[in-house]
Amino acid sequence: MGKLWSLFFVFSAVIAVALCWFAPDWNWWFPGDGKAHSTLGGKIDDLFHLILIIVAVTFIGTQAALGYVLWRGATIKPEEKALFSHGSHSLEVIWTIVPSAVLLFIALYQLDVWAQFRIKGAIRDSHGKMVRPEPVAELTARQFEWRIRYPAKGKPLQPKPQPDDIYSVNELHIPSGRPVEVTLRTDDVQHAIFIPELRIKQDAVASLKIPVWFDALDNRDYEMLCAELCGWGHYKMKAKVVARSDEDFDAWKEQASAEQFDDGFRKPVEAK
Ligand SMILES: [Cu+2]
Repeated sequence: MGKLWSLFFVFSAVIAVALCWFAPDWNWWFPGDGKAHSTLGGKIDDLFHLILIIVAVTFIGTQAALGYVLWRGATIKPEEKALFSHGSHSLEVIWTIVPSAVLLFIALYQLDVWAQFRIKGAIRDSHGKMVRPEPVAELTARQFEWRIRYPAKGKPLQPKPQPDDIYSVNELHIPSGRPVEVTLRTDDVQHAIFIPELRIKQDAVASLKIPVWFDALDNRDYEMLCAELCGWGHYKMKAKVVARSDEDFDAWKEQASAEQFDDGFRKPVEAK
């Protein structure tokens, strides 16, 4: 029975590593098509892979040690004496220093990505050039929808609503290919914006205006969700990000503005 457990723990590690190895081919790791569609998203995925490798090596090591100890215990001869130990000082030092060094390495290694995610002055575009993200919209979460306010075409976003602002619900329109900034607010409880394919997640906290920036590399729609259980209708907060070229984004603004301010009266037909 002891041998069986030994083999079980060793093979569980082998199976786990094999699954991790094939998971990207089966598209198990990441949402959507498995690819990050933002510049920073690719770097976040790289960090994920790095941490996964460190965890995998540690897991294999501990499972192998566990398997060895169990095997040794199962095959020990009755006349062999058990070895009693009061611990090893050097071993304690080693297994304190090694994890600390690994954690310190991860902390330092991820600083650049963290800065780009959190510090506005550190963000870079897909060519590695430092850029300021362009404020495009104010995104207000409420039970249970996303309300979005955009400035009129050609105007900058103002902190307060303007008479010619454009509004949409559950559809965040952005220009693609360059970093944009969205001001995140909530009207009621805590919500969280989650755009899995762009690797963006940020809480919306009452009374705070939180800037969130990202770039969408492709002209397409991306799923946008609420990642905070915000009430009975939480599931209704499924929305989408509509990323389009500058021309299409401007064209959408023109159309949305015309529809919003249409008073229903047709212009009189000019007399010939
Ligand atoms: Cu919500």
